[in-house]
Amino acid sequence: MNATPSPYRFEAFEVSYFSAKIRPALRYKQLWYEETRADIRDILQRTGMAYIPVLLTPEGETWQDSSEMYDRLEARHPQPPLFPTSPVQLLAAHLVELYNDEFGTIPAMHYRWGSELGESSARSRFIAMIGSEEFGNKAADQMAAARFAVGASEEAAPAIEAHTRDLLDALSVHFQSQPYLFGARMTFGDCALMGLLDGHFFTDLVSRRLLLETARPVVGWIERCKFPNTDQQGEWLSDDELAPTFREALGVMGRDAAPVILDSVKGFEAWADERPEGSTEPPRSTGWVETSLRGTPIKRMIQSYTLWMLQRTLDTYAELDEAACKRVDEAVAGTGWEPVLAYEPRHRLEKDGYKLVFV
Ligand SMILES: N[C@@H](CCC(=O)N[C@@H](CS)C(=O)NCC(=O)O)C(=O)O
Repeated sequence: MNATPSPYRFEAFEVSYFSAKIRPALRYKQLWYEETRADIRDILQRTGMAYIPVLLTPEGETWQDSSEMYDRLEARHPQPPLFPTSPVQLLAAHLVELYNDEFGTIPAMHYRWGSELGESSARSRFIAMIGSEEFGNKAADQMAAARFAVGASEEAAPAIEAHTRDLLDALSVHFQSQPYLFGARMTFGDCALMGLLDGHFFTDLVSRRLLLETARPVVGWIERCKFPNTDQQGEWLSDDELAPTFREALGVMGRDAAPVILDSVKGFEAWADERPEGSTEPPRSTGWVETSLRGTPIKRMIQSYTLWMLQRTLDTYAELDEAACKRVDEAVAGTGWEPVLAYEPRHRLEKDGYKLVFV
């Protein structure tokens, strides 16, 4: 147990994507924490925003943003480690996180809200969870509409389902021979992918059935991430290796997600080029971008946050020495992620408190 004078408080929801991204990290690190149902008014008061989850530290700090939670947890409780210590595995874990945060919401929202059974069962859960027909329906209406904002339209359904099939197949093959993405020990890459695979897929009726019927090794991995039995975990693969089966899965992610993520960032940068004089704080969304998934056009809302997430990966890449960069480039070649690593943003966003600001 990583001892603290009092517990962390994790304000979360069972049905929340980004809560599922953090929960495995808290358990893996053997932290003393209590999970409470998110109180949006409390979160708004603390952060000025209504994002879930937040993590309250024993010292009374409020942390918002799942990626920063990983960084801070790792800094405070370095053992057991969440971040791979070798460059290829570290970069690959970042790419998995980028995939989850900036693309995975498309299949997530499709399977939760994009069919009659998905919609009605998720709506029922929201009403039950909130304890009010009126407010549960309101929340469900809002989330069902948010499906279109991420790009999960009716027309895109076949492409989203084909992507999901390929991802689950590749991960199923991988988890038949490896317990986790990088070998016998978890990383923040595993935790991040739990956002999509546990927070939505394993929580929701339609996708849970898909997992149980067609991707049992992935269900096994979800169970391992949920109950990490940290003291029994082994090591990451030696010599900074990526298992060929993991590279396959990374390729399914990269080939489909990289163009969508880059189009979103380019949309944001085009807006930022023309932004009002003196504006320091970008709006959460700057309009719509047209992109495509497997040849199907999709429209999605541009989120300023996508640039910040991309920077997170690029900053790690930029810190590598030449030899390490070369090894990363070789490992990533053919996965579709190459244009992401080659991208040079014209604008930069940093956090000022909980807000994003231009620097
Ligand atoms: N970047 C945030 C995203 C958190 C987030 O979007 N959480 C969802 C719930 S899973 C939410 O609060 N959505 C409300 C909204 O988008 O306004 C993180 O990584 O923690």
